[in-house]
Amino acid sequence: MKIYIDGKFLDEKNAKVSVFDHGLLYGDGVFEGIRAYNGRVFKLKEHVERLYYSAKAILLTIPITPEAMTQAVLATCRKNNLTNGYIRLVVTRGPGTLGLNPNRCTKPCVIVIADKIQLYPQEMYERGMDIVTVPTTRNLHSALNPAIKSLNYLNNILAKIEANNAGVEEAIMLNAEGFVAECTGDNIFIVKGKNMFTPPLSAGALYGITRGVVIELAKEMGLTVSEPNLTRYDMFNAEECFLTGTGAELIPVVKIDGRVIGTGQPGAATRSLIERYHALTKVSGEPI
Ligand code: PXG
Repeated sequence: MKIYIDGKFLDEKNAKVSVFDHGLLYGDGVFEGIRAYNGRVFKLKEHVERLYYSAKAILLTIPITPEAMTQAVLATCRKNNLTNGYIRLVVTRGPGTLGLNPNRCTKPCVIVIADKIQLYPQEMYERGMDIVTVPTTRNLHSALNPAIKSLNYLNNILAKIEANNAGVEEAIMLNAEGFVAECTGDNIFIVKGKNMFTPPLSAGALYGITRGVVIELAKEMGLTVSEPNLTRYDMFNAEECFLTGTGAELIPVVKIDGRVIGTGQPGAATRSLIERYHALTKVSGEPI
C-alpha cells in the first residue's frame, strides 16, 4: 500500500509522522472518512469541503488548496488501484514542542490513506442492530463542537466502549439536555407512517454527508422529513429506526435499550432507502 504524506507516496512501513506531531500529542487535527464505489469517490466535494470547515473551526490552515486535496485523494486511489474502499484524509497540526500551544508547530501534515473498509457483519444489515443509550453524553457545542470532525474522538470512543460493555456494536449518545444527538460514528433516523425524523444538527451531531443524501432520497420517496428534538421515548415508539454514515451506509436498528422497534425487523422504508442509496453510490461520484 502507498500512503500519501505531504505530497509524497510512501510505502506503508515508511509512512510515519513525528512523535512530536500535535495530532498524536493532543488530538490536534481534523479528518474525513470517504468511500469509493465502482471507480468513483462518492461525495468527494462534500467531504473535502467539510474537512476545510473543520480546519477553519480549529484555526488550522491546510497547506494545500481544496482542489489539490481533491487531486491528492484521486491520485492515492489510483496509486493503490482502489476502485472500492475507504479513504482516510487526515490533517494534523504538525510537529511542535511538548507544550500544547500550536504556535510552535511548524507545518500541518496532510495524510491520505486508501484502504479496504471493515463493515458491520452482513447479517446485521439483514436482521437489524440492537443498540443501547450510553451514559457518556455528546460534547457540548460550547466545549468541542460535535460538527468539527477533529482527531479528538475520545467522546465517541468512550460511548463505543460503553456499547461494547453492554454487548452491542453501537450507542445512542444524548446531549447534555437529554435529547438524542447521534451514535458514535453515525447519524440516527426514525420513521413513523409517512414521516421521517432525525435530530437537528443543533442537538449535537456531525453534519453527516450520508444524512444529507438520505434526507433527499426520503423526500423523493414521498416521506415528510423533519428535524425536531427527539427523546428516547420517541425512539422506542418509532416504527422504524436506522443509522447512516459513510462507513455503515444505512443500517437498520431493531432494538433500543431492550425495547423492540416496530415489528422487530428492518422496516419497508428503511429497506427502500438502502436500495436507493446503493443504486446512487453505483453511478455517482468523482471518477478515479
Ligand atoms: N457522526 C459521527 C460522530 C461520525 O464520525 C457520522 C456521524 C456520519 O457522517 P457521514 O458524513 O460519514 O455520513 C460520522 C462519520 C469509521 C467511520 O471508521 C466513521 C465515520 C465515517 C466513516 C468511517 O468508524 N463516521
